[in-house]
Amino acid sequence: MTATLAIGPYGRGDAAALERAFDARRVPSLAEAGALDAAVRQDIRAVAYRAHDPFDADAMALFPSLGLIANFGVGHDAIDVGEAARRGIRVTNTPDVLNDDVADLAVGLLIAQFRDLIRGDDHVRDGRWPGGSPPLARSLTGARIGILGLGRIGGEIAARLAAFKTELHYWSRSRKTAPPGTWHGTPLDLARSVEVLIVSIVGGARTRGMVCAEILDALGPGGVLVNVSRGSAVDEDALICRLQDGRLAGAALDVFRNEPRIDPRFMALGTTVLQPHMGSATQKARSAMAAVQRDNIAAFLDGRDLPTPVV
Ligand code: 8YV
Repeated sequence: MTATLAIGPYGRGDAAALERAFDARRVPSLAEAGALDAAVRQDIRAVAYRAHDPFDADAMALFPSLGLIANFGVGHDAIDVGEAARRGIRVTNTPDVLNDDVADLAVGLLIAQFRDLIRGDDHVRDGRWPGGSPPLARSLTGARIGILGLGRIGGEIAARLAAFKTELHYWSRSRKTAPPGTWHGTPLDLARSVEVLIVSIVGGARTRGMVCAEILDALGPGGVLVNVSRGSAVDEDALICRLQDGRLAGAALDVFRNEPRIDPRFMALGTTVLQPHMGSATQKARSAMAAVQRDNIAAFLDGRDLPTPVV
């Protein structure tokens, strides 16, 4: 009898580790989990979840004995945590071990946008250099940067940007005791005070569309948006329109509303740097995340305290 089901595109190493540790069964997606025999689903007590499809009441109902959803990732917005709590299902995530790598990517994206690194690379490869250099770019030093959400990842982004001699501002629900910069009481106040807005808030219903048209307008024609959080936090239609007509200077985005099939209008924008959700995509972070996920499953199956519980 297999008590653990791994759902999602696990790499060979992580899949083997789940099989070794828990004799886990594996399916590529929730849809395929639904197609398993009822007797197999009946025995599943823990799910190792590595996907972004909604794990909602219907999905939970597929597994009558389910006691744990161990998410692969810090963001657990795909899982209906309230519904899980009602059903007595615990949820865990993989915090902290990815903070540094996500923060590095945020800063890398910002530099790539400011210094036009992608177009510079194209310029060299296309053989255009002998004909002249690309246009001058924008200096990061001294830039006024706002961090929307100063949690664990936001704090790491701030620490890195301090070394770039930027002027830091932030919004978070509570004012920090040792802030890296100026606190603003609302996201709109923050956007009015900066030229770059870096989104590092949690995803989910609470932050859906938080970066709205009004906030993008407050950033203005010189403004740049960086998002390493969730696509759902940004009004993408408002963003695309403003990038198309120059009401916003640019964007550097690792996350999108309909990943991986993103809005095709993004492809035609020359002032954006786009990444396929790579924040935590380093060998170090991903293997640490997988280990935290397994630790949670092991603790649950052994009846011990969960190392990183959400509920
Ligand atoms: C993903 C992430 O989980 O941690 C998060 O919240 O978004 C990522 O690390 C990753 O895409 C694996 O699915």
